[in-house]
Amino acid sequence: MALLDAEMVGFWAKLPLMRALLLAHPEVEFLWWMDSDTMFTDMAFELPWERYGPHNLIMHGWDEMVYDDKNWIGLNTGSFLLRNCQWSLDMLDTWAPMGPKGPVRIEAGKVLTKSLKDRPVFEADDQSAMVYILATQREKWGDKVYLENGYYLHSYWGILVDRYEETLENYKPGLGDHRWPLVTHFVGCKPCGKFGDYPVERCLKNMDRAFNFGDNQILQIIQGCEDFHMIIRNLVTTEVWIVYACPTEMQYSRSNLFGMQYSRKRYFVLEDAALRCFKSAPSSKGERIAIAYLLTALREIWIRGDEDVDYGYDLLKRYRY
Ligand SMILES: [Mn+2]
Repeated sequence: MALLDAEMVGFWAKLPLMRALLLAHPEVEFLWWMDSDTMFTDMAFELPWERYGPHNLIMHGWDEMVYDDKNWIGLNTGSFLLRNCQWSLDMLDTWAPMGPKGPVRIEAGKVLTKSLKDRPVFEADDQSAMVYILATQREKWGDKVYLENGYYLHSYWGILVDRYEETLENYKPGLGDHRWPLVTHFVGCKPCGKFGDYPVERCLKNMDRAFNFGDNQILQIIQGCEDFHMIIRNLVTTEVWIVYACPTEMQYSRSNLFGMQYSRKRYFVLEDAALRCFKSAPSSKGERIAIAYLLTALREIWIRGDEDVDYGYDLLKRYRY
């Protein structure tokens, strides 16, 4: 795989990537960084944008823990928002110098462990570097940084995943906090690496549970459509065997050049990890369901690409995806 910056590997790779994205997309106001070990688990939560007007960097964290205690877990850099502006480019430049792999990163790690509360001995990481910058240069950066703890922009998976059933029983999505977390972050799970802090089986099982917990919310939205049949999964089941028909809005007809009506009805199923489209209903009762939001997105592209179609109410708009 090509690297944007060969020295900025591991947890530092997000910096050159975000810099490139900010420059390539001036039309985008905010970038939302999500680590590969984070998952959205509240599909109805709306970010409180009104709070962030004067701020450029929004991370989950606590002012006292960062500015007073200099605690290395006073904030989290696994899921954060960065405004597309010069301030953010300057911040990335200030953030990056501890990142280059090798002696620089190792030496910087010693400085961070010495300066920050409770930090174990290891090479410099982006999160500690951010705490260090804020704690040592608060006047320069602090007023544009918002440390959010009113909801879970990031959350530690260990305290949440065993309670998903309880959550389902007692609450509804849209809360975003400990009752129904917006983001579940599998901190310390490294199923692909050698140095994970937790057993791989526990990590993988609960990643499945978190995925199903989030995905079920999408399935429930889609289920509101007429003629759309599906079964909502149990959280621990990774396989879903379902037969379903497309939402009625997908079934329409139009005239061809000779005035003949023909149907544009389509069925989508997920087979061997590929999304396939059929003109007639799949015969087997054991087709796997397409990931619902992929289906929704695809449908939107498909319908929008066809000028003759009056697509009626729009599921994507209705649910503000
Ligand atoms: Mn992470």
